[in-house]
Amino acid sequence: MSADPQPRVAIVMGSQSDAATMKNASDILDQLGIPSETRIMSAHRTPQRVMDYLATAEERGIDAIIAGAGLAAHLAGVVASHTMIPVIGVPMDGGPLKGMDALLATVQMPGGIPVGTMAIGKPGAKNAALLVAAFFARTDPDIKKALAEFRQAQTDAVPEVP
Ligand code: RP5
Repeated sequence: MSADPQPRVAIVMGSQSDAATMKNASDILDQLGIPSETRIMSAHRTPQRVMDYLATAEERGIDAIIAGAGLAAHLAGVVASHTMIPVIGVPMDGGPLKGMDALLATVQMPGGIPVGTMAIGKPGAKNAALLVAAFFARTDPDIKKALAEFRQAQTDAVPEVP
């Protein structure tokens, strides 16, 4: 599903080293039948690539962007400042501060340019996709059904007795 020619969600990340964590987001979107595409772009190392990507994202049908970055994690905020597509930020858990730096860098946006910030690391990547799905489900019955089935399967997987 990730290679769909008309993705609705963009998953972007600052480094190849973020890919394993961010795959948790694309896996959830795949599971819910939401086409996505994934790109590496860095606010610091490849700033022009960020600009070039955002120049066409909206017209290509991207309705939500999930941005993962670590350390001085500026990617989500920079992306949000250059597009009106909603941006969800995922702070990566690497580095000596284990993601606290990325969490604060991602969440502490100045008023006027929002980034919806998720938890640090894997749960954040997973929840970013689920949050996108919840918004899409308001107007898409297929996604609503898939999300309901996901929730039910999750509930069914929790044993009552250890
Ligand atoms: C950030 O710096 C990336 O998002 C990554 O989480 C972190 C480290 O990047 P690498 O040095 O592993 O490429 O820009």
